[in-house]
Amino acid sequence: MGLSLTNKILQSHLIKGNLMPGEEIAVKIDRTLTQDATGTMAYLQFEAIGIPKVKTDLSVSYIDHNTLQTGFENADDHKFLQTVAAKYGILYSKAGNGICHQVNLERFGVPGKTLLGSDSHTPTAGGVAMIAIGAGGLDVAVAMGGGSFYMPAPKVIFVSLSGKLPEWVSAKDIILELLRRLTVKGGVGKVFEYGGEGIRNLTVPERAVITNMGAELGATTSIFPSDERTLEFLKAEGRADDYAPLSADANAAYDEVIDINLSTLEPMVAKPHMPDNVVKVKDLKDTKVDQVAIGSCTNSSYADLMTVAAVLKGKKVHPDVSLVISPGSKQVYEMIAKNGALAELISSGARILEATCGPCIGMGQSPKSGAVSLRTFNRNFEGRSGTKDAGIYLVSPQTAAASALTGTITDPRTLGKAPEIKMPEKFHIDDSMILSPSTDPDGVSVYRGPNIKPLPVKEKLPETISGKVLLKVGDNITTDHIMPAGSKILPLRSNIPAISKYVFESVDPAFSERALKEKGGFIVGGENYGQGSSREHAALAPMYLGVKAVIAKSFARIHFANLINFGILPLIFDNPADYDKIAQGDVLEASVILKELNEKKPLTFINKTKNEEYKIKYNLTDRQIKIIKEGGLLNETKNYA
Ligand code: MIC
Ligand code: SF4
Repeated sequence: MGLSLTNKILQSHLIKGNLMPGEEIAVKIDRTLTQDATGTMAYLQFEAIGIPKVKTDLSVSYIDHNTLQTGFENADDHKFLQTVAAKYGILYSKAGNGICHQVNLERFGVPGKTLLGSDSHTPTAGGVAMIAIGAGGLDVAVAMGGGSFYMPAPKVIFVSLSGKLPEWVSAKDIILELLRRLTVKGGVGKVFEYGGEGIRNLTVPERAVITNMGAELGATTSIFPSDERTLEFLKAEGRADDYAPLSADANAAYDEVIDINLSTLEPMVAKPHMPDNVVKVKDLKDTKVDQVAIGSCTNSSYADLMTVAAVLKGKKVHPDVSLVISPGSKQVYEMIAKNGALAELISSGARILEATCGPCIGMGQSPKSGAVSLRTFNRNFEGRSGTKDAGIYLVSPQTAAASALTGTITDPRTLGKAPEIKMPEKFHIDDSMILSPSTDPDGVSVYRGPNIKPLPVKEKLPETISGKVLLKVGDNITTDHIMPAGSKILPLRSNIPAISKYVFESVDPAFSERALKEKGGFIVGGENYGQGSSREHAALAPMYLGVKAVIAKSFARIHFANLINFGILPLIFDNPADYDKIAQGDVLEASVILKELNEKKPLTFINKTKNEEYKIKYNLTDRQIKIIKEGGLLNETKNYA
């Protein structure tokens, strides 16, 4: 049997292990990306590791999340990041140059390379046949220092696309259909590899919509082959030399096959508050809409915005709708400005924002109370927009534009003939907002504003751990629940004592105080605990509050790794019925934890409140157990630096 494209690339980067699904492998990382909200911590960690220059082929630091600058914090952090980049050999993409994943695709996507990014939507680059994986900042810091990236070898799922998308139906509808079928935990431990004759008609930016939102399936990553469409895109970006054809062997073996006939798809929408809560747009027709937001790393490409402009041309946004648009990059922005499309958008009544994440991460444009907000984004978790009781609906740019005109959720197919948007033969190329590192790194001193606080450290794991169950939560808890984002909290990303006050704020505002008062304790969770973003703050801040272990039914990939990196035990109920027996406030104790870990035995937890005993499993490799025993990866890495 031949190899899938995924396994070909992984094989050529394999440092340790075998490509047997579930077995831990170590992979060489060619390139890294960071963004400002996770980057400050990643670079503080990189500095702590103590290496003078990054060892990757290319590392880029983007400013795209924390750009509201309502106080000094974000601007200070940007300066920190700029000076760190100059000193340690990293490219620096200034605020305004665009969203990391869009700019990365345009300027740095190269087929066959590996990319590790401190952002969960790093797999966007799978649209140009990269193995691009999201991870916590500390894993990215280690990769910048030349260390391998450890992960379980994935199952590879072949998604066979046949047929052709009908008019008004878009790449977004393909991934929404997959989310409908597989749910937000359907991709855990898997890579989705796309193929079939249906991919021939999908451009690179369309493919990138699909790989981007593979993150919402919980997938390790998603990938398309490198073919004529890839060459066409790279040529238009002036990078034809980066092209290499890449595909799976004809007789490649896959762990599963999923068929989607594109010709049968319709416009889809994910209803509040989960990206897998997907129905047909026509089923929600006539629902009144308050806000429409177009942009984010999912749907902010040139073709997306040209489509929106074509739909809105000569028309006006409905009086009850606030339409906001954020282009994905300076490249896209400048092109639509030069060709007049931006004028059409402005004339229709759209409010135009910077080329940043913006409303996607609650950085402004929070909708009104109880609003219906249609967004072309990838996540609709409760409260993420900044308005707790708003309902966020995830749609394609076509559906968003149609609904902005009518004021109700509208199937774009009701608008008549769809506009035909052509990919430009040449994109506008101007990399002047990407700054090169200094030629005199010793002469650069790193700027540290007062918002940058030292990294908290954790002590080694003791023989006995005990404490109260500080919180018990249900299934699919997101990192937005654990460590919320938004314009108020995001500026505190480099100040762990300050940000830790907001842990679980939307679930239980008293959590942080209680955790500190009790000197830490445990969290009990359901299935897919920690899904969503890569933010390691969802582990780092609970660590600061003294959380010793999270006992859940199952975990999402990135959060699982982040918990280990910060010395918090991610434990799994051996008997899921034990989940029901434990209540918030119960006192738990594991008295011989080191001994049991050393002997690879299940852990014995005594519930002192209920006088019960539970056997608790863990799915940890020797390497991971060592990290936990040391109190986290940074302690462990420093031992060897
Ligand atoms: C997100 O979409 O939630 C973010 C903000 O981009 C995060 C990273 C972060 O929390 O800084 C992600 O997806 O990893
Ligand atoms: Fe930015 Fe939103 Fe994409 Fe996260 S999902 S990188 S916040 S645009």
